Amino acid sequence: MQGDSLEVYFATSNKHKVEEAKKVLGTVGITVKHFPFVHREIRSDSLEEIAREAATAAFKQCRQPVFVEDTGLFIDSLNGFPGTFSAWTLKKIGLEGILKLMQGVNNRSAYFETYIAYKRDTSHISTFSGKCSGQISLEGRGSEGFGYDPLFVPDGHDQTFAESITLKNKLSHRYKSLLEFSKTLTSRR
Ligand code: ITT
Repeated sequence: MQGDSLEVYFATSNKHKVEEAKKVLGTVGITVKHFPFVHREIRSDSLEEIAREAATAAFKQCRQPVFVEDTGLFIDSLNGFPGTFSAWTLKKIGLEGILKLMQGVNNRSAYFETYIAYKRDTSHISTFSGKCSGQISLEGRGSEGFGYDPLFVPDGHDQTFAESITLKNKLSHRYKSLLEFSKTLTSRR
């Protein structure tokens, strides 16, 4: 970050995440710069622990204030699966696999959670989280967004995130975690 203009690197392999972060942080005057980062995450039940480790690794490469984030989809009737294994699960069984696991299941409650880990310098790291509750739809709907978005209907709405990225960017787990993060960044202006 330099002078009055706030800039921060986002280390991720996922360009959709970058687009969402640019939209949210852009509205409060923070410029997000993509730091392409492919990292083998640690295995843990804790998104926060995974994000902290990844931020430390990213900072070693980037050498600038940088954040990473780890997100999971937690489905109540599956005891929180896929949770911190969301990326692996999507690769292995896809959305169709999730729908199969949910066949005949009435309780379709689920939530997305994001943990951002921000490493400002060698001695400082902080985390910010955001959660969004909703329901797993009966079939995939929509073509916007990415990942599990076609299956997720946020509470109080009828459309999936993939049917309305505008809706997603207003109330998602990522939006909420970025908002918290932005308060810290702007307070240091
Ligand atoms: P990086 O770790 O490089 O940032 P990633 O895509 O691997 O990118 P995560 O581990 O955080 O990111 O994501 C876990 C899985 O959850 C992965 O399959 C994503 O596609 C999916 N995912 C993350 N955020 C999502 C969102 O907002 N909506 C739908 N699916 C999401």
